[in-house]
Amino acid sequence: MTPDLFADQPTPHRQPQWIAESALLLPDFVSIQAMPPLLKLLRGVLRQAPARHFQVPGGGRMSVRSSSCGALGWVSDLAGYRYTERDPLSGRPWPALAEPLMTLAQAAAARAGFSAFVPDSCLLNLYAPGDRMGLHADQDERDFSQPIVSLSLGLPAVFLWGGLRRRDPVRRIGLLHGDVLVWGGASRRTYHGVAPLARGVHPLLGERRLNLTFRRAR
Ligand code: MD3
Ligand code: FE
Repeated sequence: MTPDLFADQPTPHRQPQWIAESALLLPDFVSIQAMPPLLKLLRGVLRQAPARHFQVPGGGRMSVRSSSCGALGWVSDLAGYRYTERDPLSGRPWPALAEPLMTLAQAAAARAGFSAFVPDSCLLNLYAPGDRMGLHADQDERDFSQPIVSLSLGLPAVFLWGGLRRRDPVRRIGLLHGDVLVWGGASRRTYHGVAPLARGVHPLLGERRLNLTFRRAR
């Protein structure tokens, strides 16, 4: 018998999956055709508001570089975390949350049952190999009944998903280019993070991962 190197088996299709209560993983939510215009739009955002390392209140700086678009952008400095109407680097308003991004976020939220979601902020986190995000819970928003929609682009990441307490056990979930996660309800306040990004080269984004989180900040 010759080894069956070219067996006629399609790659197993990754199906939408509830990973917890009100937490829905939508694999390959962004189609291949939609990707080039989306990436072009995001390059425009990052040209207007470059991703930068934010300082954190403790005195360190974040491993990832961040920027925002939308009416409000998330910022951090020695004084704390908050949302602002202007990019502190430029003094200008954040770039607009463009219609294709709004449509994408709302379509994903609706799949998880959040049909009234109208994000006013999109945080962009840019990861280089080795960059990580420690366990934290997102608590700078006003209304925790609103979900967060996350889109992963570029290099794969291992997402760390904990519980409502920092010391709760952590699950590791792979997030690939084009995957969307919607977190709401009981999952909205869970601790989460990202393991150090493994080296690699993505055909569209190179040696990077870009994560977008759509939020209702106020
Ligand atoms: C679960 N970003 O920006 S996105 C963040 O990949 C953040 O850059 C990660 O955590 C990243 O705050 C993870 C997925 C995510 C975002 C927010 C959540 C999961 C969440 C809020 C509550 C629970
Ligand atoms: Fe977070």
